[in-house]
Amino acid sequence: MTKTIIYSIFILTFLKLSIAFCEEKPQQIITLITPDETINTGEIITIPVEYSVSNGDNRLNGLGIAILYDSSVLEYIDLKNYLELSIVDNPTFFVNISKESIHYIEDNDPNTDSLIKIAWYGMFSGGWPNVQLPVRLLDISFKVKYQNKVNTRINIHFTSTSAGFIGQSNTPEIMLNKILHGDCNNNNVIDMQDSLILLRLVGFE
Ligand SMILES: [Ca+2]
Repeated sequence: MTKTIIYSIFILTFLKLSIAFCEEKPQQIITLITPDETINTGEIITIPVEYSVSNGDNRLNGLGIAILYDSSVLEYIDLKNYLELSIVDNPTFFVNISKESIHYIEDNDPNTDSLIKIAWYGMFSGGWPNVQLPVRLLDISFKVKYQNKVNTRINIHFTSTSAGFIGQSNTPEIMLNKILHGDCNNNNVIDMQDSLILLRLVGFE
């Protein structure tokens, strides 16, 4: 009898621990709001970056993110409209555009080759960001380069999250107007192949 009770307690404890282990951690959520329409070469796109927390807790330690993008398609322009930094004590904010450090951040996307790192710390202020959620963290702008792709993705990597939380983000696709060979409407660019065909047509070899 005693043996059965001990065995039952052991099983129940094991099940409880298993359930606790499988429970999902709350998430710090980043949402990139990308345009629905197709973007032309030379156009500047501004992407708002929004922040939320799955359990609504707006008093965490902070957050660190890296925004990864394909530099053959997008040229970084600037960051604007940061979440007001005065709401946290001793805030640290930094931006780093680096092709070297990309090797230390693997987002399983062979197209992304550049990144911008940003972090907010609010450990001594009673919590970050201490405003109603969701909240806009910043707007990031890119210029679409002359290129031959029909879409591109921007990925978010979490360099740090608050204790007990995991990072979650969307990976939106930006649709691009593909440039056709010989399209002269974009900075008068004609590629070499088209130039040679043109020379042959007018009698040069
Ligand atoms: Ca990558």
